[in-house]
Amino acid sequence: MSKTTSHENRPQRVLLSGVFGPFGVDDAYGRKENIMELFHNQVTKAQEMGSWRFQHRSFGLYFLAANINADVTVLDFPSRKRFMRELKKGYDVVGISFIPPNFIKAKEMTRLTRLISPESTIVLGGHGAAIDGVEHLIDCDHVVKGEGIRWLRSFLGEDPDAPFVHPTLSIAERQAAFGVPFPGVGANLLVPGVGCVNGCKFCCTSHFFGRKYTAYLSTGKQVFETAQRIADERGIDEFFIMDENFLKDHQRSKELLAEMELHQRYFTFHMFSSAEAITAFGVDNLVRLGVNFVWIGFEASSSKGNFEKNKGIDAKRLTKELRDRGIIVLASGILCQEHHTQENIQTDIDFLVGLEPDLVQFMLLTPLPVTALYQDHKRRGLLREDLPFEEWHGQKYLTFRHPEFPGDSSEKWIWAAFRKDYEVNSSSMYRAVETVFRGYRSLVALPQRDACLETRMEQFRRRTLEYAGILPLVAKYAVNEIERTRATTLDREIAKLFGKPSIKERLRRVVILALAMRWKLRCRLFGDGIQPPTTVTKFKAGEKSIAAVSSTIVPFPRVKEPLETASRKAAASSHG
Ligand code: B12
Ligand code: SF4
Repeated sequence: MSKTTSHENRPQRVLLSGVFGPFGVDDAYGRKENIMELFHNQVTKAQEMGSWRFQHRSFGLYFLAANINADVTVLDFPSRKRFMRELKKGYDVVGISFIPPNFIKAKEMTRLTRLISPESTIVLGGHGAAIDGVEHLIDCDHVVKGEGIRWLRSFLGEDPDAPFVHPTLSIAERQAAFGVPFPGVGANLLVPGVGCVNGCKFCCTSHFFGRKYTAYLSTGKQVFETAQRIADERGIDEFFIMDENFLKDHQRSKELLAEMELHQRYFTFHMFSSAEAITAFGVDNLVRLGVNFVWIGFEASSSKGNFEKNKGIDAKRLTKELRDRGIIVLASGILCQEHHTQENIQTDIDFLVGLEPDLVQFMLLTPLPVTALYQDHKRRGLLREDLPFEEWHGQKYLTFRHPEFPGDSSEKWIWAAFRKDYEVNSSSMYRAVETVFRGYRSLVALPQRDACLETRMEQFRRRTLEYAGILPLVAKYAVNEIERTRATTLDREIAKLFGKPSIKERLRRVVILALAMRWKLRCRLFGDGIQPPTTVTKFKAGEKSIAAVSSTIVPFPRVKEPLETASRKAAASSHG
């Protein structure tokens, strides 16, 4: 089934690349605030040594590569030089994935491609493709606005409806806090689909995919079978579901739970879901499903700054209920909204902190291209067209004119908010251990448990013991006396229930301490910056590539929008 092309009777050679590094430094192409780490960037950034550190691959590239029949090289986190070296190999197609803050990098990469490999067709994709008129701002041949697999397949003359292949990948690499690696090899990545139907006005992932959900895995059975395959290959039953609002499709989640119960294979999941979807699915079901972590957009306290998805939701009660049941909660909030003033913004910060979640994300309101908010701000002349795209990362300047927050005053609020959360609620590491322990106790207290809940209880027990080893470190590097006391007390309570740490565990704690001291020294001498290493992955046409061997094949879902529209969109936005 090797694909041959009109040119030279050989498979197409495709290079798919992320933008070049270094990342998170002030240079001609980027800013120091725009680091390549999710939590250290916008969740635990103020938590010093205890900040959660890890990196993600550019997943979209691997999904594209695994789903086309061509000789594909995926180049992740290259340097500019490394990208140039790759171009010299001569590719038919060079695909670049980027988001708006990396606009200038994408532009430079297309310039280099024209220079070094003028025969290559340049395709741009990812959220940067949504930038107004990007096809006129960057020299390229095609811009893919939205879902990419079907587009790329049809562009290469393949069947866009061919079965979907889910590659096997880890959700994150080099996971650590206090310089201590997290136990295990890292959860598996699962992407059941892209987009969300809710269409909150600021949300680019909803708008980019046309305010609809494109499911790659549309039934619970497909999700289960895909998960089973990946779990067997990687030897780990834990998953991060990279789906904007996984629980929104209750039916699929219920089917997934039923499949797990049928096969007695109890995976655990981390996921994003909106409060209404969680409430509708029910917290009991979340526990049974094995949800360990949930990221919820609570956004703001008042109806002025909130959205339909939070209507009628008691955020504080929901957060407590989830944590009581052992589910780690990340509460996300938006600062410098239009109704915010220097006087009232603290109310929303206090609201988020007062929820007492395990983790908090604070982001600045950012009208991202393609969103309803962007269109609205554009119409009202509020967009800051003077601000280069490198600054569009949501952690420093506002990208629209807000009379209450001129200059970099927004950044000061962000830092103050993160700091307050840390001082009031202690480190997220402490909170996460506490939540998992709470989950264990809630299941132990039940008068009876079926096989599913027995398994969940055992999972909580193991995780509590695994995580508890970090508590002495939390106490040592505590932000204040409150945290020191909390961590020591929790460690004692856990020991009371499960017995004093064994000799092996005590040895582990000594190693943990040594690792933390090494990390502290490293930070003092060289700073705490971490650059992701360049990764090259090859996918061979006609052969079962690593990803194809380790992937699940399900029929590709047909989307309502006819493919011609998607192609036409791309053609319309192409100037090549
Ligand atoms: C993982 C991730 C990261 C990783 C980056 C990993 C990496 N190697 O780049 C980390 C955590 C480091 C990160 C950081 C940031 N991120 Co981020 N990130 C995501 C996240 C959660 C998942 C992306 C993903 O894998 N999706 C699943 C895949 C399958 O979908 P996809 O990438 O969209 O790909 C599909 C299409 O877009 C298309 N496609 C993509 N690329 C290409 C290329 C070609 C050639 C073609 C044809 C098609 C195509 O085809 C794919 C299949 O349909 C998204 C949110 C989301 N749910 O998508 C945010 C998101 C992409 N990130 C975002 C932002 C803002 C950032 C930060 C600026 C955050 C910050 N505040 O500082 C930083 C920037 C870091 C940097 N220096 O570049 C925004 C981008 C919005 C925007 N328009 O600007 C998003 C959408 C989140 C959000 N809702 O705000 N991020
Ligand atoms: S519910 Fe979440 S993912 Fe869905 S549109 Fe709103 S913000 Fe976006």
